[in-house]
Amino acid sequence: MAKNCLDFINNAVNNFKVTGTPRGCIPYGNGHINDSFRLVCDEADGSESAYIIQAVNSSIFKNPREVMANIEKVTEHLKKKISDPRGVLELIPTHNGNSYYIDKHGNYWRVYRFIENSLCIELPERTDDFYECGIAFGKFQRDLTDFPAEELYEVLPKFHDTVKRYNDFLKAVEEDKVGRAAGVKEEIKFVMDRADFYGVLAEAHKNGELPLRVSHNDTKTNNAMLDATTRKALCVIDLDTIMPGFSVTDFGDAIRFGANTAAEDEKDLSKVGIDIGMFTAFADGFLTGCEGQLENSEIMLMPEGAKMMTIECGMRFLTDYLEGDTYFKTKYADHNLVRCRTQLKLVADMERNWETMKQIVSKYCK
Ligand code: ADP
Ligand code: GN1
Ligand code: MG
Repeated sequence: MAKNCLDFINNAVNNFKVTGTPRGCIPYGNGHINDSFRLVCDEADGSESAYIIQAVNSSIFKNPREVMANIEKVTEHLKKKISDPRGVLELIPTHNGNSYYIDKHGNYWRVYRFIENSLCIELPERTDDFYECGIAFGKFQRDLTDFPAEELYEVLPKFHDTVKRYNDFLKAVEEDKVGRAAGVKEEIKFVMDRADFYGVLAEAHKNGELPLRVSHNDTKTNNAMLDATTRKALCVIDLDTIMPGFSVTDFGDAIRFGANTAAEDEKDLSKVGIDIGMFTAFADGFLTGCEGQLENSEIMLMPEGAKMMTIECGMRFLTDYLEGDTYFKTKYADHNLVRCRTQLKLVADMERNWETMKQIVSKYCK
């Protein structure tokens, strides 16, 4: 058990309105960013209650207060519309009424009620499950259509600004801090060859084809909760990156992760490709969940969103590899390079299936 978790448990009951006596706390989930733990408490009546405790990654989120303010506002807004207690992530406040607690080391901690009898899918194997993830993210988009996006802090400025990501990547190639550039020439060329593509969403926004909305910005399947029994959509979690953004990048990041025929860090590239059945299922779920809120121009840009999020993520992994693996958590030396290669392979496969993807989404235009 991590030492800071133990420290935290000792303080938890005093600081947060958790009920019962903490019995145990174990590291939980497969996130790349935050440290998450599942805390189980014994209640006086013999039952137990469970929570997710997270230490916000403050080296990435420089202003955790703003992250928490966004999450508070968005969950409050959703709570007014959703009556199912498992339908919205619930922050457990501190006794002072704050949504976070700062420990003596300066770590920001927060507590969510554990969503019982739920599952989140690491990599969907069934189109039905991926359809339900689409429902979860689509409804999230629908329920936030009337949320004033300008009230949200841009906690990670230019997070999905692919042109900026490309410039950061070029800088990392140029600086070659840890001497890895010579070994990844092919990958660098692949990213550079597509330089003309990176501005297309920003351009569509400028032309009025892509409205600014509230977006989740990290729509991996493991950020959507399904009911473990019915496998129906419950809610969306991991709300750190909620910011003003585009619907098509939320759609696209989900496709990048969930419609890949292999895991994000599969080493055998022959296994990597776009699964058109999965693409179709997610598009169906997402657009059903959105309930007609998206413009035709947005729907038609969904394939661009998918390709953009995939190439962007590929270049982010490559940039981190070139900078010495300082951003994403890695499990072995070239983990970021392996992840980069799967993304580039997936982009190439999307390009081969471009017309098919366009045809699939066109059926949903009004
Ligand atoms: P990260 O940013 O590191 O991905 P997440 O907020 O997504 O952090 O949490 C990591 C994992 O913890 C999730 O993928 C999920 O398995 C689990 N998790 C998070 N919040 C809850 C919750 N309220 N109830 C049940 N499981 C949760
Ligand atoms: C990170 O937090 P997690 O593991 O869901 C990253 C995403 C990347 C993803 C790649 C804040 O997401 O942007 O797409 O890894 N989150 C942040 O797996 O950078
Ligand atoms: Mg997550």
